[in-house]
Amino acid sequence: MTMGTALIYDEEMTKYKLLWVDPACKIETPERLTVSHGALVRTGLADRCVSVPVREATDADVLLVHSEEYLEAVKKTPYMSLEQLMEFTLQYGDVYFHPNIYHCAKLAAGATLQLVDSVMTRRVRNGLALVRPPGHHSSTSAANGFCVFNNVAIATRYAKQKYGVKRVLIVDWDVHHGQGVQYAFEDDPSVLYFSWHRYEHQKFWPNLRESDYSSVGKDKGAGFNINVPWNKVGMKNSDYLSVFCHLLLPVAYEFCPDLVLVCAGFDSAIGDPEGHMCATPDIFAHLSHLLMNLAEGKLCLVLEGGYNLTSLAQSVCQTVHTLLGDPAPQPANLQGPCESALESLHCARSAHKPYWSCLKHAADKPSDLSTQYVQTEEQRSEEHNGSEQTEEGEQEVKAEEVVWAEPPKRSTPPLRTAVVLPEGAACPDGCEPISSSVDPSALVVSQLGEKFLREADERDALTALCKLLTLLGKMEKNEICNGLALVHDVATAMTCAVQHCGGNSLTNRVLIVCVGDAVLPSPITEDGKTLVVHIGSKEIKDQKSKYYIPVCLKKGCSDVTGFMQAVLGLLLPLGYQYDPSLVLLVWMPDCGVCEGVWQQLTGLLQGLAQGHTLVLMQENEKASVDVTASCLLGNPAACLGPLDAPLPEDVETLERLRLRLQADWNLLQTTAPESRGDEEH
Ligand code: SS9
Ligand code: ZN
Repeated sequence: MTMGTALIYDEEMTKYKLLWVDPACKIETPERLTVSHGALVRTGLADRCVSVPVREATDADVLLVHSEEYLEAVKKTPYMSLEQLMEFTLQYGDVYFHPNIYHCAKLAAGATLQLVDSVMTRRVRNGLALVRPPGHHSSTSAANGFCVFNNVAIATRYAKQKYGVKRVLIVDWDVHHGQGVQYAFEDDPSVLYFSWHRYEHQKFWPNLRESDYSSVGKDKGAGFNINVPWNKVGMKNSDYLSVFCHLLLPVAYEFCPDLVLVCAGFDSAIGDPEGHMCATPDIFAHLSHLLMNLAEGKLCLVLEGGYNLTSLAQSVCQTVHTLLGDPAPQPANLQGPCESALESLHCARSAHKPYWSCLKHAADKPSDLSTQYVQTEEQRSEEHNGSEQTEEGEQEVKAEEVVWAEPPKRSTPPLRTAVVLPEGAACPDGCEPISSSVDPSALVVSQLGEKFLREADERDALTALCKLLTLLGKMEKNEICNGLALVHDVATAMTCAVQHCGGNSLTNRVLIVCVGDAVLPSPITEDGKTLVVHIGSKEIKDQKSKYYIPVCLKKGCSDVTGFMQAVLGLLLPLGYQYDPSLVLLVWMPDCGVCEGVWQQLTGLLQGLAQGHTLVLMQENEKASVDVTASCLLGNPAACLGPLDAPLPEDVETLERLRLRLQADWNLLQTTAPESRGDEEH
């Protein structure tokens, strides 16, 4: 079931450039592509992708979004003199024309369509189109912000028309607002457009009122346009992840797209002269990963911005690694979102509360945060202190001069998935069984002590435990990425694994995710060596612990919506902030979790701990071995279908938990601190 990643690129798209002096446009250079592609070649990533040729978009393709007049006008640009080009350019904002840009714009749109074709026909699972000119700023009849044709908007209409795709999610993680995409689908409920962007209360380009969170879409499309305006520069990894966990992902799962397109601009990364943000290139590994289980993995990324060549190339490589299925790196220091990011998140969530049941419990926007925010001179200079000046407040530090550590090499263990199965059980495709040569009783006795031997007194059970420890040992040495064990008794196996890990410095933080009701045998520790998130239906006395988090769903684990809400809004942020070295995912006997949800959970958790997940299941759950193994191998989870509204009781439970835990785990925050007094409960 291995399906590849498409890479669509053609050197021809480097063959245009700015021919006159224009400070606003000088950052958009051919090197943006040569450097990105060069990095993919140098790291061997390009070779691992399926190379798909570009094509020219046809007139009919372009006309899916643009007007005939505009197309005809652009068509004339190859024949214009320098002066005519300059004059033609003047009618648009922050863009330049060149005799070869029309050709490149057709290739950029055509490359995007080739990518959509490759993914929709399942020739590949996902892919990246490295293109210029970018597209997300151009609208029906206007070039804008380096963009000529709106590549992603054209591809969206094309996918709907050619493949009958019902719902498309567009994630625009570029640091600029893709107003062209917003305009194209504002009233269209079949296209959910999400964008975060540097805004600074409308002081930042393109300075539009409609880039604010209050633009939620029009008419039938109300609720299908989500803007998260950044009102300060310097946003970090935590800010981006918060918005994914608490807004984009819950809505995306509720929406249930058939296809995901990403306006993949990397000017939202550190060092970018336009964005001035501080998210590191490895964040794109996680953002990509978090989208890879939507739409059965049909994910198409299309380059937009990215103007710091170093940051751009690193971000592109991190993204492609993830598309290829390589384990994501440990996300660096997630200290939680900043106040300004929380304010933006809060406002966007509250603006969308009427449209999405996953946001029904979102706090209302505090009244003192009006849209018409007027910045005082003090606030202005304060904002600049953070980003552009040293502590003395004198010397300017240019974004291009910011330094950050190059993301560490992404090592892929030689074996992806190993399994421990009872005698006679068939090994799932693509996995390898663990064989242990050590005498089980001797090893397990030494690791477990008398206590557990009495419970695991059968030879087979002992052998399984022994293999489990062998598997963990190999995961620690990074010889194996993840594993699945069917065991005689999950509780014993869990204790066995935790004890084993406790003694090892490499696995000093274990995230234990228990699905289903059962008494947990492992002692709850407050030393932070384990974090237990226990999702079930039995009310468990709230332990008021930072490291033991019982989530009690009214209908238990069989409730798809409630479960996903807990996973996205609680488990993921907790997991990211805890930053485990191992994830232990435990399927308790008779937990009743439905297969699709289990797949999503297995897939999503692999973004943590460099993909080191160990799944424990009871012997009699043989039927679920294959799907679980498939997810561990990196295959996308099945779609859950559009989600129903969660049960009010569950909303209440999750919200209560979130409020209790947010002081310890600030990635759980969804509102700005000064407004917290207004929250419900
Ligand atoms: C330069 C202003 C440039 C246009 C940016 C377009 C980005 C497209 N200081 N403004 S991703
Ligand atoms: Zn941009």
